Amino acid sequence: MQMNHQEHTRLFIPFDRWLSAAPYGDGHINDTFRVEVEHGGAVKAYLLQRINRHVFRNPERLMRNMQTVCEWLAEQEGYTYRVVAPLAGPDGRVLHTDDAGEYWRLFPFVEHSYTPEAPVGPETAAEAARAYGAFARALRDFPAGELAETIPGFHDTDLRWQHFMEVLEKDPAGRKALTIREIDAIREAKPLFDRISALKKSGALPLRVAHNDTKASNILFDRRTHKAVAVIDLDTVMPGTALSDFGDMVRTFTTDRPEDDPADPVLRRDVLEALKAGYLEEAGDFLHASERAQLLHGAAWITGEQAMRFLGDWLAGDVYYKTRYAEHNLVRARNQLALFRELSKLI
Ligand code: GN1
Ligand code: MG
Repeated sequence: MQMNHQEHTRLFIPFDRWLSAAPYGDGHINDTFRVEVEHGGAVKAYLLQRINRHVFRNPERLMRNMQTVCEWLAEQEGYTYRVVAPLAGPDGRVLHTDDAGEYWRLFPFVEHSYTPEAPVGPETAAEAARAYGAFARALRDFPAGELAETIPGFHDTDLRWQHFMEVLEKDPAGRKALTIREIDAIREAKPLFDRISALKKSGALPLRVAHNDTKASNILFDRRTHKAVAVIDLDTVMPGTALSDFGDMVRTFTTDRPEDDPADPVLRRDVLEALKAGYLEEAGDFLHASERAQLLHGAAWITGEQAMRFLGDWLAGDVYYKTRYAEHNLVRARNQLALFRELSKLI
């Protein structure tokens, strides 16, 4: 018999009374629920999550990454942000599988916090960028190579290109003919992808612990002070580059509309400057000159790559990202291509 959310939650924490569970957030990958229970006379909230095991093929390794990183962060005196670590059940495990083979975990719900509504202004962007910069700073001496790649080849530009070429070749959903223009636009990003790949190979972009999903909604802000309180969503924390984290910030913060808006996004230069200033405030002194000099290349790279990922998924028949309507991935890809064009003008 299939377990329900109450039973899943009980694997991690004891409670006197079950109150509720409701879908939470707008992630494209995992399923998240805010649950409320009563225990010892108090109401407590948690986030219960089912890990998408088609995307994260090794949830055990993923959770080990997460725990190691959380422990490290908690020990860094200079890291003033809250570390939202997964909760261990009475058996000490932070991960449970159910009868259907699904993986579940539980996090404390950080009360009095919010994730900012996009589009965020320059001040919020700078505050978030400081938090991501502080995260990188706190992990700068962590042996990045010891972390597992929770998604192998996540930002491996050569591999992503190869996969895109394969899906073009196979055209499994018969959609290629509909998107010739978009495919050509992706091809125009290839020199930049090659440049990044060469920089990685040359060592000019050192291997670092990367967060790999540095969007506004992965920072919790305090309701009263509007200061950043925590960097969350550590699923994709793995060996990577500083460029991709800064790049994903630019990709997600600087636009005036969501990544699935059918209209072309406008790049907000004031937000871009705020991100750069905020990030460098924390990370400026330990990043190599070669990294600091390439930050905008990182932004164009990650945006071009995201366009390729969305278009690749559209061509594959919508197998990776959650979609709400037939052309959702195509709309996303076009939106990201427009932003890519804007960013390309800056490099
Ligand atoms: C996915 O589910 P979410 O929103 O945290 C994706 C990111 C993409 C993003 C695009 C594991 O993140 O890499 O940039 O969608 N995560 C994974 O919106 O593929
Ligand atoms: Mg994520």
